[in-house]
Amino acid sequence: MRPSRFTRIVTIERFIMDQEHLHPEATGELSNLLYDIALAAKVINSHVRMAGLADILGAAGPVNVQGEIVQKLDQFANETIKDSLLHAGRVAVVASEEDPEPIAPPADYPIGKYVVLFDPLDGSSNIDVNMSIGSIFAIHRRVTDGRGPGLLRDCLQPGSAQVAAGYVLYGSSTMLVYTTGHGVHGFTYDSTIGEFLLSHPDVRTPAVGACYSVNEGNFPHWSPEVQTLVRRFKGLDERYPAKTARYTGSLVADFHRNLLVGGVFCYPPDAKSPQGKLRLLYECAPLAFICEQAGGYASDGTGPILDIVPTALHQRSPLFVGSVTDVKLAEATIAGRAP
Ligand code: P6P
Repeated sequence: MRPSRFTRIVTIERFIMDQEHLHPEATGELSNLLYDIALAAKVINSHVRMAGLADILGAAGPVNVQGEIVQKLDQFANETIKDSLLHAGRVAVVASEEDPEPIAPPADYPIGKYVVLFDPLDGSSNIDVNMSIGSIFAIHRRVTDGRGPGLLRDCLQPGSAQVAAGYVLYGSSTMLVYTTGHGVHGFTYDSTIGEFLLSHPDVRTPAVGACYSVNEGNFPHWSPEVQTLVRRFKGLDERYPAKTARYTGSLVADFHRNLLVGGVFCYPPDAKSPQGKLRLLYECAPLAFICEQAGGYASDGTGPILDIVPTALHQRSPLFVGSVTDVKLAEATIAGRAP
C-alpha cells in the first residue's frame, strides 16, 4: 500500500518529541523550550514577510503597526522571543544582542534551568533591500545553584557547554535549523499549515568548500596573514584551487549556504575591529556548535570557538567557520605554518 502523503510529513514538534524519546532521562523541558522558540520564529516570520508591504500600506498614511514592523523589526523580534521565553518556566535567564544586561523571568513567574542567548534579528539592515536575515540562539543549562533568577555567570559559558543551538533563516523560504548535539536538522516553514516541516534531516557539511565568504572591502585592514589566506581562496596561489566568492552581508544566509554546499565564512579581525565584528555568545558559538555537529569546524583563527571562555556578555570574536579543511587552512596560514 502506498504510504499516505502524511506519513512523509514530519513537523518540528513531532521531530523534537521523537528525539526526546531517544533519551529516557529527558524531562521534556528542553523540548518545550524548543517549541517556544519555534513559535517565536513563526510570529517573527509573519512580520518579516510583511515588512516589504509597509511602504505600500503606509501610502495611506503611516499605520503604527506597519511602522513598528519596518522601523523596529529587530526590536519586535527581540520582544517576541523574550515574551515567548520568560513566562513559560523553562529559563533562569536570557540575554539578547538588543539588551545590555541579562533578563530573568518576571517576579511571580516560574524559573527554569535553561539559559537562552540570542540575536533576535541579525542583519536587520538588510530588511530594506529585501535581503535574507536571520535569528540565532544558543541554549545552556544554568550553572549557578539555588532556585532564584539566573545570573550573568550563567550566560558566560564556553560554547562547548551548549546543550542546543539553532538559527532561523528568513530567506526565499523560512527555515529553522538546530542541533541538540545529535546531528543538525533543518525544517522549512509551510505557511499554509503554519508548521515547520522536516526538510533537511541530519545535515552534513562537505570537508572542502566550493566558496569563501568574506567582506573583501576590508582587505587593506587585514593582517598580512589573512591577506595571504584570502589570496589562496581566490586561487592566486597555484598550490590552492580557487573558490567561488559568495558574500551577502547577512551572517545566517552566508553560513547556511556554506553549511549545505560547503564553504568557509570569515570575519577576520581588522584594524577597525581588532576582535572582529561578530559576537561570541549568540552568533559565533551557536553557529560553531551547529557547524561542528555537521562535520565542520569553527575557529577564531588560532583555536576552536567552542573552547573560548567568555568574560563579557557582548564580547566579539574573529570567526572562520565552515568546511573543516578550509578552516584548518585558515588557522595554519594565520599561524604561518601552511607552506
Ligand atoms: P560587514 C550584519 O550586520 C552582520 O552582523 C552579519 O549578519 C554579517 O555577516 C556582517 O554583519 C556583515 O558585516 O562589515 O561585512 O558589512
